[in-house]
Amino acid sequence: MADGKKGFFGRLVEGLTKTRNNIVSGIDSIFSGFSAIDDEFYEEIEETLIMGDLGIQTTMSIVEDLRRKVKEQHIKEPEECKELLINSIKAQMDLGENAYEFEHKRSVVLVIGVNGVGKTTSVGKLAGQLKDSGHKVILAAADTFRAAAIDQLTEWAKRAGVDIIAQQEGSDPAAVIYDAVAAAKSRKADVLICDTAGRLHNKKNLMEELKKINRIIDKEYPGAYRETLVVLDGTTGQNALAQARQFMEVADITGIILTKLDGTAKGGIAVAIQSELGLPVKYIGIGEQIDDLQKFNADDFVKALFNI
Ligand SMILES: Nc1nc2c(ncn2[C@@H]2O[C@H](COP(=O)(O)OP(=O)(O)OP(=O)(O)O)[C@@H](O)[C@H]2O)c(=O)[nH]1
Ligand SMILES: [Mg+2]
Repeated sequence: MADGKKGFFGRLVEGLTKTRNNIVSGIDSIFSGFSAIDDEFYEEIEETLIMGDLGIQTTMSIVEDLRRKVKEQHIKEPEECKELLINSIKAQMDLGENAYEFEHKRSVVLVIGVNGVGKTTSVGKLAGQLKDSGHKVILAAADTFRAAAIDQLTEWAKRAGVDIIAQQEGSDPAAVIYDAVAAAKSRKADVLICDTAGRLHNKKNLMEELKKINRIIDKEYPGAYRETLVVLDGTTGQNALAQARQFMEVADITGIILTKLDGTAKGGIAVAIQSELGLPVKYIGIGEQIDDLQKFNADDFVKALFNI
């Protein structure tokens, strides 16, 4: 167990390498390069955080918080600000207490997002984890737009060792969901995870489809606990925020899966998402394998980021 935890944290540290190099080396050189806490010092910190994709709004609130604490605690040395800064970043990412409630309820997890962000992969990884922790999981292949999407999810279902409900390419996604809900009820599944299409003929189509899927779940499975996760690709930085906002208009989003943090220096977006959208990042993807999905933990994230 201790080894598992170390491996888990070790993979997070490794996955965040590029982001760490981007943000932390900048911050460290500010702390060592300044001999006094002045406006220029704060401006440098601001610049580094913005470059690290924390976004302007989030950066401003972090630096404001820092200024206030420095004043309150009569801090004089730049080095002493480091811990305050880290805590202030952490404070931007409050998950709330019921983040993983769906694991303890009969639930439907709807996974949505634009094309290529990592929906199907994340569904597969999540299925594997839930199955390993003793849950009965069923997958719904509601991306019927391409045959390859159904094949890909079928592969993941095999890998995770869970059931999948699918129809052929071109069938109505809402009909797949209808079948999947029936299967979840009759087989007494704990969690039904629905993969959806990221690309349809146009964006309006996509959003209409999601509303329809939502209506089917509400109507056919009213007792189910609902979890709706938007998948965002960490490598797209600030663009991810705009995507999340669009999905917030059509569905009650309960959280974010932030993928591909292993390949990007823009991992600071994890902070911006939570701070600016008020949505918790519940999972992060740090690779393509089944074990490369982690529950987000602000403490671990900040520790891995700042190498502490
Ligand atoms: N490095 C890395 N690659 C990832 C991660 N998550 C997904 N990918 C890769 O991203 C690519 C797209 O992933 P998919 O799961 O197919 O994305 P999708 O959102 O289902 O795509 P569409 O169905 O086309 O909309 C694949 O090559 C995945 O292996 C991650 O956390 N890290
Ligand atoms: Mg997919």
